[in-house]
Amino acid sequence: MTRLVGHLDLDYFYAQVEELENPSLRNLPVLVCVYSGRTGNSGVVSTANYRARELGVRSGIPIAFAKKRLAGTEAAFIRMDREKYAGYSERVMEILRENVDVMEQTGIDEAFFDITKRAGGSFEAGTEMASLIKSQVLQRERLTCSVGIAPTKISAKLASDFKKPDGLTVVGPSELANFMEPMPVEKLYGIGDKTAKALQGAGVVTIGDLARKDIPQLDDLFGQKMAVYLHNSASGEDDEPVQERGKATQISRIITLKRNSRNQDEIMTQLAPALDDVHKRVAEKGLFFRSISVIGILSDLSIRTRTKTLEAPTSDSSTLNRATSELLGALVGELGDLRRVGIKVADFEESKEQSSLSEFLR
Ligand code: DGT
Ligand code: CA
Ligand code: CA
Repeated sequence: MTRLVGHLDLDYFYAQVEELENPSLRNLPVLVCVYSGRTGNSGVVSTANYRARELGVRSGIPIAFAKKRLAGTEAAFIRMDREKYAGYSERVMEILRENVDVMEQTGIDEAFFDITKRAGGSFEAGTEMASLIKSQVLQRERLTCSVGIAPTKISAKLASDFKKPDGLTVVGPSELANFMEPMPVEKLYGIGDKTAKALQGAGVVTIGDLARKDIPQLDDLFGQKMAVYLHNSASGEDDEPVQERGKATQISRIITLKRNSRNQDEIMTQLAPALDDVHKRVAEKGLFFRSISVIGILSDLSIRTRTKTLEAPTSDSSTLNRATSELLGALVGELGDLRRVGIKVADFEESKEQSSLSEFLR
């Protein structure tokens, strides 16, 4: 059966939240900014409302540059408040969850969803369901979003982006090829600047151009795996299911020591990049861990683990380093020379504000 896959993306999300909380901003260019704090103007624009975009301001440009662009125009520069947006995000995702078979959140303001079952495979019924989702988001959270409904994830994402803001674009199976063909190839999910440049070099400008290249031609340029992906996605072949993303239950890293060792300092030095990586991943996901384990692997490949449970959850790197060093000391004291060493943090508690943000930062 043809699937009905949807993609929802909130319009100019952070700026829209600021507008709805302060309606006097509505007629102004609104810029949500991440101030880095070095000087008053240092930092970047996180997002801008459509009025500001018409004046040439967009995500990622320096604040100072935006100020220059808008010199002489009244505009609102607002400090980004992620926790606030994460609250709206969570409530919107909840509305979506109530109305679909499965959903897969892929960012703070966007998610894929599948409504094949609910719509009984009918794009007409699917269109009504999508309108209902949009109107519920508007009524309950006062936010507009753009939604695409199509037979695959790749095409659903193209569809949600097709008409913005407040769009609803439905692409049925018979319209799929005509819909995709004229689009610029860089709109295809997973095509970065580099790939897009290389494709343009090969005369590929639109998704249709790409669909007309065969795999051996693309293989020469990108290698086989990418060639197959490019060919299939441009041809509308994409059977990636919409899948609820599981929450991480542990984060770990294992390293192989340069030589077998029982010297705690020597091992800690080699572990430092792995510890740093674990800490970074914890911080990115907005997690707090309660347990820290050190895993020792001996030259006969037998494995021993020592775990420490903390009194309170933390995301603190010095706590992680201290506990790792302690556990490692105990482990080498007991076992002797180690060949590989792992660290693991688990028993996560998520901070309330950050559960959606974690998705965004993944
Ligand atoms: P849209 O979807 O085109 O109407 O506009 P946005 O602002 O919703 O853009 P989107 O969906 O790409 O990003 C969602 C939010 O993520 C956006 O409101 C702010 C944040 N964001 C996007 N790009 C950047 C960026 O380059 N830097 C920073 N700091 N934040 C960003
Ligand atoms: Ca958006
Ligand atoms: Ca988005």
